[in-house]
Amino acid sequence: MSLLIKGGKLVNADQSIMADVYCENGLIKAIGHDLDVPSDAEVIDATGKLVMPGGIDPHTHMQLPFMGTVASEDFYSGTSAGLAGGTTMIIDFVIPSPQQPLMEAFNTWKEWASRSVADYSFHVAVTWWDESVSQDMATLVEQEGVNSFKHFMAYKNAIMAEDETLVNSFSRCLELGAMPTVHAENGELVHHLQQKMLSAGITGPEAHPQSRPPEVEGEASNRAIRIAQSIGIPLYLVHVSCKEAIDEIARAKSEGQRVYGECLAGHLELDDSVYKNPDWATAAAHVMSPPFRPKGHQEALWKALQGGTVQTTATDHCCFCEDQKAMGKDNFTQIPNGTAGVEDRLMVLWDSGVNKGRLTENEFVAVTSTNTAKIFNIYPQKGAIAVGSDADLVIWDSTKEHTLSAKTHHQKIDFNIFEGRTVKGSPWITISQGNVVFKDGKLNVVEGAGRYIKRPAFPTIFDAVEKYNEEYGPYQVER
Ligand code: DUC
Ligand code: ZN
Ligand code: ZN
Repeated sequence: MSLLIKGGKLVNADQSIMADVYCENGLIKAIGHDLDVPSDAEVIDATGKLVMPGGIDPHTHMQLPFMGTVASEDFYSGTSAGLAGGTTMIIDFVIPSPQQPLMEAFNTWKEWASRSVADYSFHVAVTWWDESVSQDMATLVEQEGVNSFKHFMAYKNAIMAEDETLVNSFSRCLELGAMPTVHAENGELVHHLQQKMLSAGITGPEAHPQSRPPEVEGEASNRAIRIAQSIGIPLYLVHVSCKEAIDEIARAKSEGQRVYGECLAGHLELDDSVYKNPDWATAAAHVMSPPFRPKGHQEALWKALQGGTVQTTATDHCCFCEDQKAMGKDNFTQIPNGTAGVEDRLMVLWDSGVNKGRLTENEFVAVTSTNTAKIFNIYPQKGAIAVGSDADLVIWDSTKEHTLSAKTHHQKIDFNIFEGRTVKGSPWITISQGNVVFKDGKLNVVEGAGRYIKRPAFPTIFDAVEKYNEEYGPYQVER
């Protein structure tokens, strides 16, 4: 199992160089010119192409049981679709139902994910609190390689974490050296606004964005950031979608807080006019939370990504087909929330980012792969073309046009939020663990070939956090 990629331009987050890459047994073994490789090595001529670290999508929900149904994309189809779009790893979410033990949920998700064709890892959601949750968090960090815990500040009466849970869980994260992450929307306000819309007789998808306006996200972002500040712990905000949230992150960063942000390809590109589509099914297909925002927020997000206020890009890939969305035909609050994109993200980011001069090719690699690997502590195993790194690569043809469409995509969903958009720049070949798994539009994958990737706690960051808290913080920890 050895592979030589010759003649391409290697693009890392820090620099681009002309060099060949030799991969053996799933790892990058050598980088350079005139490499001494076995005569039976498979050779790919990448002249004129870019060779980049495979994308890492830090936010997917494969086969998620949610809002009375189950997301249609499973781990097999979802990781396959990712590979077709140049994404070689996902970080999915284990979401225990209220009162469900974290370890039980984690084991269920691991079983589901064992069908993955590409590498994967898990954030685990803390949706409720008691001593057993605290103990399971320790087991997950110390034995299972989970270094991040997710908190939904929305979805009242379901998976919403109350402030008490946030405080307890963030404090526990500090003891364990793990990163808290938040879905920042004020769930009480969302619930209140939803009821107001329904009482006014507004039941269609157009009510969805009105019940979750940007201030709802701004408030929750600020609250989570301030809780993290009081506890003295870093924080990662998922799917930052609006200027109000960006402003909170920027302020906190300027005051020295370690706050990280993620934005979605969809939020960068689409605005809330999609909810006004007269066709109910099309409007409902865009129902996801946080919703697509009024015009203007997209450019603010791009600037935040360009300037480093947010560092990663994701998709929140969570597929529901038309028959599932129809569950909310008479009541928008019952439309399963979610849109797709694991296959589309890199192409959209390249087309709107690199082709428009918003991102350099190196910045593209940073925001689609390297920054996620660094923030979630799997760098340089992932996110880099370096000797010893996993041979997860995408060979990119920056001249190749591709039309994004539900008719041709590999995602298991009957809709594409980027339908009909022709992008310039797309994957020619995707390599996972040193194997060619996608070439010229065709997948060649093996069910179960994906590996669970452990992500260790953060010794260097948390040593610094501990010293800082001792010196300046109200919050001290015994570990
Ligand atoms: N938002 C969605 O749109 N779907 C899944 C969960 C979430 O927070
Ligand atoms: Zn979310
Ligand atoms: Zn999500």
